[in-house]
Amino acid sequence: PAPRTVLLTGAAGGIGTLMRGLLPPYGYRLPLLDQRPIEDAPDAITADLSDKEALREAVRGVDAIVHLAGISLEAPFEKILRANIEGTYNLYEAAREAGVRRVVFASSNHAVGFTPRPADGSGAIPVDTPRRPDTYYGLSKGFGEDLASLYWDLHGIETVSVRLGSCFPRPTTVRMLSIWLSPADCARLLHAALTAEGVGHTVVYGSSANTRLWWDLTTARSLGYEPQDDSEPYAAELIAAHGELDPANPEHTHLGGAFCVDPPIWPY
Ligand code: 15L
Repeated sequence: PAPRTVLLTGAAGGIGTLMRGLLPPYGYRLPLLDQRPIEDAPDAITADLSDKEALREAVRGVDAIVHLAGISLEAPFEKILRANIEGTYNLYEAAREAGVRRVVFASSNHAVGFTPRPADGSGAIPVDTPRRPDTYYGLSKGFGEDLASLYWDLHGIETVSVRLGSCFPRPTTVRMLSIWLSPADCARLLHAALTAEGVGHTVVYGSSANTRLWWDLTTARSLGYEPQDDSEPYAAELIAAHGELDPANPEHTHLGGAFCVDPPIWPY
């Protein structure tokens, strides 16, 4: 049966906040978890991913988990280790103990961020491209994908690892024209990842159907995802403001963009 009660971790974050509005129309009940309290959601569980007891409580009775929690930018290794590596392990352990059968894991393009971006007109980056993390953050996303693979093979917990692009209400850089994921398409993709059958462990890229797409959406589409949006209407304005991508600028030559050169640092 399709999952109905879905734990949303990282519910106070950027994507979490958007999905709290956009997923319920698909029929989900969404218990929430975040380390930060959520003002308009008094029932949300406020706990961090090191709190194993809280995680056990949070996963009880849920059909699936959308795991967005953790550090979403670069940070010192010790912080990444605790939040993203140990934290994701703690969540999968709680899921295993509670018999949860499906996880959707928020991976990131930064797991493969040092992959050269395709030149105009060349082939798209496939999902099985070798890992080339651009940060400790990206490294932790590769760890999460491998943990998901292990828990499928060992314990039969299915995961779709979504290497998310830039999920914001609108693209704000020229790079984002290629990897933008509109919030509405993000909800479509998460719904597909929650309901597709027989996913085992599947890695997909997460973006809209952008004209300037850099990667291969075939695997995402094989889950039943049909993106409806394209960043192209924003292209003229962004290019007029920032210029075209410059092959001589290291920020513009790799999938991970600025993360490869001067990554934004997690402020908390
Ligand atoms: C990410 O993984 C970040 O969490 C997000 O804030 C964006 O910066 C995104 O990547 C991106 O590459 O644009």
